[in-house]
Amino acid sequence: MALSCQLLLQAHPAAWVRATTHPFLTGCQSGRLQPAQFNTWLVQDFLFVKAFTRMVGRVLGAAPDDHLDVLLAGLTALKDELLWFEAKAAERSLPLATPPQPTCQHYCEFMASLAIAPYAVQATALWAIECAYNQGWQRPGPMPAPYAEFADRWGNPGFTDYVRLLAAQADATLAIASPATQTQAEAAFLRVADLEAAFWQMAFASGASAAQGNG
Ligand code: HMH
Repeated sequence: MALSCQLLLQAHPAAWVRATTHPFLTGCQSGRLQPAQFNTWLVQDFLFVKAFTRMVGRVLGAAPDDHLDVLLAGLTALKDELLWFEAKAAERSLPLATPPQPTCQHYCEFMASLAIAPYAVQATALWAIECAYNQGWQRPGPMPAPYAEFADRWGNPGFTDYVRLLAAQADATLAIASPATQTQAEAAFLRVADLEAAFWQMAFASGASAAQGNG
């Protein structure tokens, strides 16, 4: 049977739970997250999204004709998202010219490495990256201000539909992929899951130590 996005989620439930649940997210929901923790995430995720935008550009370059429309919509949303990150950072007076932390750097290097992977692997990784945020930001339930706006960006029904379209496109290519490519796609999915868990932990841990001085 061909690999599919649904099968990947079913085969690796523990890895996916680690990718999409974290005290960072429940801390947003409960209001217990320290601003320093959130601000670390905001700046590092801006750096992530710039690298991710370039990755989506490369996926578009490798995509078959009938996948272009969905990917162009994704890039259009990312154009808005990059400006939105800049506005959110400005509201908080956060410097965006900050170096990436090692975890962010590793994630960006992984996305760059996908350039030489088969399209089915790239499409699977793209779906996994978007699905992680779509599910992760929704799981804790409705969030209070100022986090509701962030949760809604990745949890809104339109974004959920986009993630479904990405899954359909990944599934279509996985269905005709060689066994070796399917194995590579599964490894990419697991790498995304690990990097997602590490990214939450990075923000949670570094912001927490910065906040310790406040008592
Ligand atoms: C770490 N993963 C991370 N940041 C994001 N903005 C996304 C995924 C988007 O889905």
